[in-house]
Amino acid sequence: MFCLDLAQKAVQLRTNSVDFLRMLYVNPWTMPIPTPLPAPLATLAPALHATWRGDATQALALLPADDGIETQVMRADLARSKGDFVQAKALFGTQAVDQRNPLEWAWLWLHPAPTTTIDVGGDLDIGYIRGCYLGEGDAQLDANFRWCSSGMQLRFPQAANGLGQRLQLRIDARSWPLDVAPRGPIEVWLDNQLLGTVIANTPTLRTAQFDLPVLPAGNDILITLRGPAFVPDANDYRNQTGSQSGQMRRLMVRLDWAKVE
Ligand SMILES: [Ca+2]
Repeated sequence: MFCLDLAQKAVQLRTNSVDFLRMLYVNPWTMPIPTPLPAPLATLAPALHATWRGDATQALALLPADDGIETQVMRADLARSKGDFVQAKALFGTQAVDQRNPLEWAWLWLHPAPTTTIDVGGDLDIGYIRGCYLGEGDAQLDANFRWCSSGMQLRFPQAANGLGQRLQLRIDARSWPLDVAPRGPIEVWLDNQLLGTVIANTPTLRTAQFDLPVLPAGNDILITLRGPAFVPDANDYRNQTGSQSGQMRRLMVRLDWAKVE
């Protein structure tokens, strides 16, 4: 079923990419990135339940003794929740995790610790974002980014403080092809409320800012970006490896970080 769905989307993309992109645009819940295989819930469910109760010690004790990616991602999340960012980065940043890019799995199953800052592409973003591709470093800028698709989401657990807050997005849109004109701006949504728009392709890195409405203290903040995307050239397609091989990337925006202040 999973493969059939993917194959059908691939055919659609080839025959009429404009219509396919429009379909993704009007239905933000159609994630353009293939979802992961089902979680191995038989072995992970007890530990997951413990994390949802906030019992990290119990969760660690209940984690299965296997080297599955999901187990590793859970272990990394528990380290991050404890504030052990060195261990969390070491576990999130392995090649095995990269090969799977388990953002969607982490989004669905993890309840990551409260945060107001997400360093996109910095390994510790797993669980806070969805709809983005593998991280990329930029040595010149000493920064890391992820390309994200239309419908990508960011969540800031318990970030609302009951006062006027602002969302900031650090955007690198320099890599849009010169011969492709974006079909409109990128829309930034809080739940189902449009906060504003940003232009998709600009020549420099920039920080976009959006005022947030006053939200009850302790609420989660869920942000969705929707907008134009392009399909990169065949080299990009050939460069995908592991479980991401054969993936047609639909790129909208390259993000560096996101903050709520
Ligand atoms: Ca970054």
